[in-house]
Amino acid sequence: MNRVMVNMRSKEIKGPRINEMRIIPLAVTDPPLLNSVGVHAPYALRTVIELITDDNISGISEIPGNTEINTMLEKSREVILGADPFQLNRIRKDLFDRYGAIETGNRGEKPWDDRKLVHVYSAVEVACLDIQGKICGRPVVDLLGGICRESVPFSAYLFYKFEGAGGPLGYDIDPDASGWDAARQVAARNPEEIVAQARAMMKEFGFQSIKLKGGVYPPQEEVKAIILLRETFGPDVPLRFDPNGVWTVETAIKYGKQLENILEYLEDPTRGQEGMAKVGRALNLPLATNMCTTSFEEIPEGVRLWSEDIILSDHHFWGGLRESVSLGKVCQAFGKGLSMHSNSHLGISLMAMVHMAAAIPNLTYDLDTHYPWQSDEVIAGGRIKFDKGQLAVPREPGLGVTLDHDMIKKLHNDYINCKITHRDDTAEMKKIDPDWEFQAVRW
Ligand code: GKR
Ligand code: MG
Repeated sequence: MNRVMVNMRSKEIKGPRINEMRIIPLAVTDPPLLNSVGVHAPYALRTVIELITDDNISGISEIPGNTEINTMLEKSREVILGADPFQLNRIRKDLFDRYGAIETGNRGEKPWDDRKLVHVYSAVEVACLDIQGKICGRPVVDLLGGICRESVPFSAYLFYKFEGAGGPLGYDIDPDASGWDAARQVAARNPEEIVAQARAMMKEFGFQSIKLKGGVYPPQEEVKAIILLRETFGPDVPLRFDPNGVWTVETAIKYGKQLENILEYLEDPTRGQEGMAKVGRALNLPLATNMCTTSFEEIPEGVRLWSEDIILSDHHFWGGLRESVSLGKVCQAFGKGLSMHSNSHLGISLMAMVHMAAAIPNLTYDLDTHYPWQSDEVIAGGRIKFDKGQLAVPREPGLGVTLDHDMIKKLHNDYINCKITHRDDTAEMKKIDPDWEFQAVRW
């Protein structure tokens, strides 16, 4: 109560003010995972944001890092410093009013999002919710409307990959590793190796469903992997498959038909809302997207064309946790399902995803997460442990995680030393195969 006072003359509530904003770029060890665009670099970039109020309450968040997003974060200090962490609508408006005109990033053809402001606002929003929770003594999930489920289930996210662990080892193998740490270094280039990866990941984390990232090998090869997964794990383990839009409409229909009674959903088999709608009409199989309907502005067309049955939320791309809760409502209103997308990330984002998923009643699919592929961590207590593929929703005030400052320092040094400035999976692939080119539509 002593923190919030009403100034009777101005009727303005005098709440806390943000008086420090720390922007900390990090490099996180990442194995050579393959996708339609190329291969992951030995490090994935993340940026941690820490906001500190005038009464020394700290809020944290984490977003995909690159130098352009970091520059926009630096600029945004003009809006954030001095702001009330409870006035998120005002912060959002000020950010977009001030920098909307210089936003040059776009959603783009790649399976990740290059828009900057949406990331910046998401970073600020999550950190402010962490502060709000600490002030009110409530977990973030309660600030999003309250808990709909006590624990949140995730799926095993499988990747074709080269051999290697990532980090300073690059594509070498760490011979001292054991268990999942050893298994995640092993190459996966065919159906049998994908099944072995699934077994190892499910044994370690207890996941009950599987997603395979495709768009790497010819469709018939990847369909064989899905069929072998089904034969191995049976019909009680839901399967999803994501070729990241590199198939033509015809290819998507041809191979989609073979997967009709096998997949829980087929994610972005082809590019664009129109193409997805054509594929959807030809198949008796739900389609999902994190590539063709990726913002509120695209929803009307996504509904008119019915380009997808399920939208993959992601608070980094949809403008924060509260916007993602709104996305849940929109999906409910239009009869679309809601699932969760992921890129390489650490425990701060993982916890934000858990709070968000726990607050959305219709987020009924197991969440994607890249977390098993990372080995670094920057939160106190180290790597978060899954129990039967699930994470319990934290009940501590705020996000429920705090920073390990030694690890922050280490991963920041790795960022400085690795000299990677943005994600470029094509450039990484060209180091291995100079003739390799990204093709937005490949098969
Ligand atoms: O990390 O290689 C990857 C994925 O392809 C990622 O970039 C995608 O954004 O996981 C993502 C997806 O579902 O499209
Ligand atoms: Mg996807």
